[in-house]
Amino acid sequence: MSKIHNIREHFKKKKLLFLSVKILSFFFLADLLNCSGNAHPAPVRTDSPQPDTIHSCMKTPARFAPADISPVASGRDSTVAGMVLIPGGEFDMGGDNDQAAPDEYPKHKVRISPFYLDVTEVTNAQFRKFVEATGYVTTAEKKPDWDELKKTLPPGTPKPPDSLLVAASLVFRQSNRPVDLNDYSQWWSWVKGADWKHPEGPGSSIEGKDNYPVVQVSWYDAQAYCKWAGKRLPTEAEWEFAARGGLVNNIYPWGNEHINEGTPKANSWEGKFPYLNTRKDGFLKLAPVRSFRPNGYGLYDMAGNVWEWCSDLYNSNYYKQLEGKLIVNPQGPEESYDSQEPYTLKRSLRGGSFLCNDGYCSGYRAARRMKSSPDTGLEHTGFRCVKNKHYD
Ligand SMILES: [Ca+2]
Repeated sequence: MSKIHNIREHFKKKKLLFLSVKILSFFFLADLLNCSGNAHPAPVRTDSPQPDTIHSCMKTPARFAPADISPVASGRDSTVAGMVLIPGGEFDMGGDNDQAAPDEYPKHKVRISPFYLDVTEVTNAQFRKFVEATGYVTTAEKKPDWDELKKTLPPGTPKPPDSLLVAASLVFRQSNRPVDLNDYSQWWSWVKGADWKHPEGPGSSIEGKDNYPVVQVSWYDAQAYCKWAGKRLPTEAEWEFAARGGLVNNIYPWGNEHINEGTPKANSWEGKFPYLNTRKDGFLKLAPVRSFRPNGYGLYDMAGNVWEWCSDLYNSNYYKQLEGKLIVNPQGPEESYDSQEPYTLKRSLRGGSFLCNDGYCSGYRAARRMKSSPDTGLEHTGFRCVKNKHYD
């Protein structure tokens, strides 16, 4: 998914553009919730990600221009409060059942060093402390930068209407009837004024929701927070190792009992997506962190609630490059490539959200991979942070 890519494609087609926020949301979400796609063109080339490097690898200009977090000082917090030590070890990374998407194969051997991981998703209260300490402005709060945007458009492309070049983010709207699941505009809307303090747009707030996961944060925002906290985002491999909770080849963080069987185990979408939610797990949308039992490592919400940003570039062919090898602490591919949107740089996400169900993305599976452009914020996307075991 990429805002800039979608705008570019619109222009290429020389159609009437930006007629409504619905049109934008249709394109923005085209891959976030899909499970397969068609392969073609070359990968988006980029430098290998470096710790504390926020936007150096961007070959594709971000919709809002790369975030400048240089004013955000690197944290030197020597504590690991709110974190748990993940012991490290070897595991088979990748798909565990017939729900697995092509990008989850092949399973391959990975060795992970011990590390600390936040027990919960970063909460509104935690993110507020960061913003108050730094004055940081999130991506969704910024007006798109036309000077950056036009660099990726054909020469002579006219500037789109100002009505659409506004600070905005993507908000979920439950439908009242069955809809075409290929038409994402049926449940996502581009809402002016939606941001982390107003997750559902103007009129919504996070008052009284200090212990809910922060959402509407871009990958840049997540990176900035982690830097300030003296932490970093997890790699996909670290995330999956931690999600498995010490179990072997398990489908879910709790084991193999189906998500809809027995006691509710995660905040997902139960019923018929996107129009009927039975609320069997107690939550229509976001849930406070720690609302469900933790996994074997004491981690909460490693399935459902919000998608979580990882540090890796996303490449749908990455696992194929690793087949038959033992990879130690993989840092992700050197190039981004999404077969569904091959010209757009993507970062990886994990864990699924309150919108996931088996009729859709089954994002709560430990091996499930997802991707998005790093400038994208959504109502169901947040993050948690990592600290190296030897962090001093
Ligand atoms: Ca739910």
